[in-house]
Amino acid sequence: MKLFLLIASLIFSSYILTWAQPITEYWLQARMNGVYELENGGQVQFWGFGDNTPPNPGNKVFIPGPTLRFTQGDSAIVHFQNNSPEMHTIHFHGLDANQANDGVPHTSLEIAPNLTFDYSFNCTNAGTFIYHCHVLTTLHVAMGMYGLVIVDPSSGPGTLVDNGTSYQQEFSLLSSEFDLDWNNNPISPGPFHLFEANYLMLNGKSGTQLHDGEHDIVSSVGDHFALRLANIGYGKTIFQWPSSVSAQIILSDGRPVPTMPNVSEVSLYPGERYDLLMNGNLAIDSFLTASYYDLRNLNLIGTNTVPLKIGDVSITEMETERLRIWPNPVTGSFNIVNPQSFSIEYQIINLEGKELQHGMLWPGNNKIDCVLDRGIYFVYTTQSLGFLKFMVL
Ligand SMILES: [Cu+2]
Repeated sequence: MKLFLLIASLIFSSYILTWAQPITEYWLQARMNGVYELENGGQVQFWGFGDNTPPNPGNKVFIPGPTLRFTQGDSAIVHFQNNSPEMHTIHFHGLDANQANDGVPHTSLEIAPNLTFDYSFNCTNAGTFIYHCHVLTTLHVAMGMYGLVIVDPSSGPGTLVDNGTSYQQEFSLLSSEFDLDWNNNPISPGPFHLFEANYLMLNGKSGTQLHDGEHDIVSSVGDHFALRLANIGYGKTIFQWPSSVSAQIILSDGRPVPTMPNVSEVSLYPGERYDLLMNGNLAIDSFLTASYYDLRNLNLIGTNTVPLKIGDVSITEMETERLRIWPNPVTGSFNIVNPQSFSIEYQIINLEGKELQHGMLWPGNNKIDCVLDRGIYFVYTTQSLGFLKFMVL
């Protein structure tokens, strides 16, 4: 009887353990045939990571690679396929992978051409992390082999930590660099210590590429937004924003920090990450600036800017009982609920008041296909149902 109880309790506890750690899986591939479109219209080759999810794996790689998103407590599995002629690995920077899954050659293993490996680790802490190839690290990272890992707290997206302040929008910026001479000649790039960053990126884009409307940080007075910052370059990146935007550092390198005064800049050394909770106190149409410094001499190499726009009306305040939109923020198609028993006309307009879309709302739920760029928009109706503000991510 005792033996039976022991076996039963073992089975039960292993069931609880399995149940308590949901498995989240991603499929990534590495390729060395990426073509990067430079800000000046030219092209250079890069190496990178891309999606490899069955049954329709992609055949392209990106800078940065796909963002991997987990929940604290997840058991993570990343199925990696090396679709290239050289060895590669994935190192999960800041995550608690054991030695076999650490992606550091010599202490774990390298993945040979056309082979696969399943990396696994547990997501013990919420925060922002980085993954990158660790083979000839200086070269492979300089060529573009990196991406972000975001771990939401166990309660899911919407706060940076369990029981933390809710945010309504979130943005992430990964700083990185090219030495274009290396991209043009990665076979013999020269001594690694002579890496000279001469093309500076945020989320894989540079200069005017960041001003196409796709990369804007958009929020409203009264809303909080999360800003996740990471640096996989070889220099120091200083991020700065207007002082009317309050910013509190919540996490540093994936660990909570004590409550600190507001900051209006943070410095990120190679591999560092900060998760900030921000809110705009004034309506502004401004910029967040990233300045890149060479760590050997602290010379400023250059800057990138990202539009930072704080609207003057809180999204949450504008939600009306009568007309409803969900989900908000919008990431694909969305729904507008018309509570009336008759159909009404609607218009979608942008912040400049320009009409971008119009149509009819039938009584009840209306599914709307979203063809809008990232930004803030309003839905107006012909009836006095008020209007709604919504955000497209
Ligand atoms: Cu590699």
